[in-house]
Amino acid sequence: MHILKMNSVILLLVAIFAIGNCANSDWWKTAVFYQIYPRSFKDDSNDGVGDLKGVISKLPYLKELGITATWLSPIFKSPQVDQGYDISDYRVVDPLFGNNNDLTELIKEANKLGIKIILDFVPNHTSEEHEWFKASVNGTPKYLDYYIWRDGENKDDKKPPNNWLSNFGGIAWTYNETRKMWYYHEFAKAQPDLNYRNPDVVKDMKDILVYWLDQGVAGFRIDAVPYLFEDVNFENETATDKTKGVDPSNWNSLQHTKTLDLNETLDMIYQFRELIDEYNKNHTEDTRVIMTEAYTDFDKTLLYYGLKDGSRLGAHFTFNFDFIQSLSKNSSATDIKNIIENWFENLPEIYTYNWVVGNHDNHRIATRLGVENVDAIMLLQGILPGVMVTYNGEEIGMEDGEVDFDQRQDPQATDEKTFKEKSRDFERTPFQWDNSTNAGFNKGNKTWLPVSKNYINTNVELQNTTVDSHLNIYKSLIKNRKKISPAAKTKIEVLNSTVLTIYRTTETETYFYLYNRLGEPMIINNAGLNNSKILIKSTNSEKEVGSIINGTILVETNESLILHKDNPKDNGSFLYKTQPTVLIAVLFLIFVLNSI
Ligand SMILES: *[C@@H]1O[C@H](CO)[C@@H](O)[C@H](O)[C@H]1NC(C)=O
Ligand SMILES: *[C@@H]1O[C@H](CO)[C@@H](O)[C@H](O)[C@H]1NC(C)=O
Ligand SMILES: *[C@@H]1O[C@H](CO)[C@@H](O)[C@H](O)[C@H]1NC(C)=O
Ligand SMILES: *[C@@H]1O[C@H](CO)[C@@H](O)[C@H](O)[C@H]1NC(C)=O
Ligand SMILES: *[C@@H]1O[C@H](CO)[C@@H](O)[C@H](O)[C@H]1NC(C)=O
Ligand SMILES: *[C@@H]1O[C@H](CO)[C@@H](O)[C@H](O)[C@H]1NC(C)=O
Ligand SMILES: *[C@@H]1O[C@H](CO)[C@@H](O)[C@H](O)[C@H]1NC(C)=O
Ligand SMILES: *[C@@H]1O[C@H](CO)[C@@H](O)[C@H](O)[C@H]1NC(C)=O
Ligand SMILES: *[C@@H]1O[C@H](CO)[C@@H](O)[C@H](O)[C@H]1NC(C)=O
Ligand SMILES: *[C@@H]1O[C@H](CO)[C@@H](O)[C@H](O)[C@H]1NC(C)=O
Ligand SMILES: *[C@@H]1O[C@H](CO)[C@@H](O)[C@H](O)[C@H]1NC(C)=O
Ligand SMILES: CC(=O)N[C@H]1CO[C@H](CO)[C@@H](O)[C@@H]1O
Repeated sequence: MHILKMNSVILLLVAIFAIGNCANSDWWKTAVFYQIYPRSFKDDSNDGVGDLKGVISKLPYLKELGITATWLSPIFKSPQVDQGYDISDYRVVDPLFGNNNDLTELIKEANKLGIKIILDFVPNHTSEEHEWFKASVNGTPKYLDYYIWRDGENKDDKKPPNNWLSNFGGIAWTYNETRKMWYYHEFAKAQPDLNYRNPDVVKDMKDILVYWLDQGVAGFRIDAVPYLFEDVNFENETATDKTKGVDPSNWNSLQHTKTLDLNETLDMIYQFRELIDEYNKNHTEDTRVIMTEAYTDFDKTLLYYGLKDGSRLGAHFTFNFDFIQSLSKNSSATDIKNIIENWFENLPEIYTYNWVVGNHDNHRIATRLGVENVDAIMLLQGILPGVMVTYNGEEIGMEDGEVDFDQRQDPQATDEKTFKEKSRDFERTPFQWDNSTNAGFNKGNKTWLPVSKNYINTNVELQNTTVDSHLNIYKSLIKNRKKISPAAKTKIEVLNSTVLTIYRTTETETYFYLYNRLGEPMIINNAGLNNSKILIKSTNSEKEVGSIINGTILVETNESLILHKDNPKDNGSFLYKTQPTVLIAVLFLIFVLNSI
């Protein structure tokens, strides 16, 4: 009896401790991160560019969606050569988007609604208008080595130091007459690269992170991380094997072993993580997180999470772009299965999966994969374990907008011939709220990029009142997703060669995802489905939500469904299914009974 008592006490304490702690440290592991592109979200000031007041006015919408956190593309002071990815002051909001008070209010109001705010941190480079760069150009001693400055080849002012190319095309070096040296820029010449071998630079950048953490943000999305360090000896890059037909000024004509994914770059990400962890230790509120953007090969991507054995940690997660980069209109159900299983097999268990289907650098899902597949891709992302990332507008199935060459804004596409292929303006057109002027983005007569003509038929207001709209399917997905236990086991199979089937199973219940990927209508016979209920269905499905399925189901071409069923053998489920408060009450009761 005595031992039982002690056990109960310990159990009670453990339960209270576990419940108290879980909410704090693990919130991000099943979160939905919603990316807002502030320029295009909502323009409150009516000047043609979206702003923070606009975002604040749409917080109730974000709440309705049910998302956990939102990350904002850059809003800091910037000459806007690269849409804010060229920052001239990391601590000041650009007047285009409002001011620091607006940001403080956004954080406060969002937090009240239970929505976390993540900021975009751009560490690779600053704007040429940053005070540090100006001081560096002028030879101010402290700032001399804040950037990557070199003499020309053989001290020849006319020849750049080496053959490195800019991601945006052309040589990655620009000569500055004042300093009489060349500076390195991985992107536009207005975006000089910082020198991370200078400890002062590292300290300044870390201080900026802490500054914003102190303002209440929940963490950072870190931009373009593979580029932080370059070869210390400035050796030439070697040409790729596939140079035939590739313009020699094009970044793709070279391999990038000297400028991408250096070990020191990984180390810097691990240092940022150590800083965040230290901050988390110092403060009791919910964990702050970092997520990194690294377009690189699979093995390198894993390293941005940290070392295999967890002895050094990197980002809480580094974006998994496979659903963007490896999925095409032709991909089969088996291709999708392979993409997912590659992650299951290779990501060390200590790390958390994440699935990204869109962002401001890639064509929209509806354009890449066809509007008829939008729901299937969303439901796929939502049924999988881990983090889900949504780019604003994807929840209503927005397609790429129509932008002419003379309306272009993106510095990545300056040449008319390659505009269609390289410009990212298409996926950045204003958000479509309703069918009024400018799709409700603002009330004015100008917008920084044209509003897509599709807005009459594709907008939030209309979809909100349409039962089977992309928007309502998305909302239902987010709501139901929260009920899936993170511990649910995942199994994937392809039935009848085209039906991608994913099972998320606990002892007590199973969620099934079915998606007929490009196949003929398919009759599936699977006794496991017997007695399951349709929870969510794609817009193109004629089935009824709530209807019960027997072991036989016809899945139409491009149709996708999420089904749910309680597992018949319902033993040991009591503790699992009970609410924490009930659990505590019961444990307490046991405790009291034991004491008698
Ligand atoms: C590096 O490339 C530049 C430009 O192609 C060339 O002029 C230079 O000689 C190369 N340097 C070495 C060491 O090969
Ligand atoms: C050198 O850099 C400074 C600071 O960005 C700029 O103002 C100046 O125009 C540059 N000079 C040349 C010749 O590029
Ligand atoms: C980078 O780190 C890896 C793993 O620690 C090591 O095997 C490799 O030799 C390092 N590369 C360089 C260029 O130092
Ligand atoms: C954490 O607290 C320690 C002790 O007060 C302090 O020295 C350190 O700078 C803090 N670090 C962060 C990242 O807040
Ligand atoms: C898809 O398949 C068609 C026909 O087989 C082919 O012409 C096209 O290049 C493929 N597209 C992609 C993106 O693989
Ligand atoms: C615009 O939306 C309103 C409200 O949803 C609707 O009543 C009206 O018919 C729509 N107008 C057009 C032209 O679609
Ligand atoms: C923009 O709207 C204002 C007020 O409605 C109007 O006075 C002005 O002429 C419009 N400008 C253009 C270019 O349409
Ligand atoms: C959507 O509809 C619900 C219920 O009818 C309403 O409460 C909500 O404000 C609407 N949201 C939007 C963005 O129109
Ligand atoms: C799908 O496979 C099942 C066996 O699992 C078979 O009974 C059914 O006829 C197949 N359907 C089609 C359309 O091939
Ligand atoms: C199972 O459901 C399908 C589709 O609703 C139906 O055609 C079939 O007759 C049902 N089978 C049994 C055994 O009830
Ligand atoms: C489905 O379950 C019912 C009982 O609920 C049972 O009668 C039927 O045989 C089952 N069908 C299959 C295909 O397992
Ligand atoms: C993929 C990529 O290049 N992403 C960002 C990297 O940084 C540049 C410059 O900041 C941005 O333009 C890109 O969007």
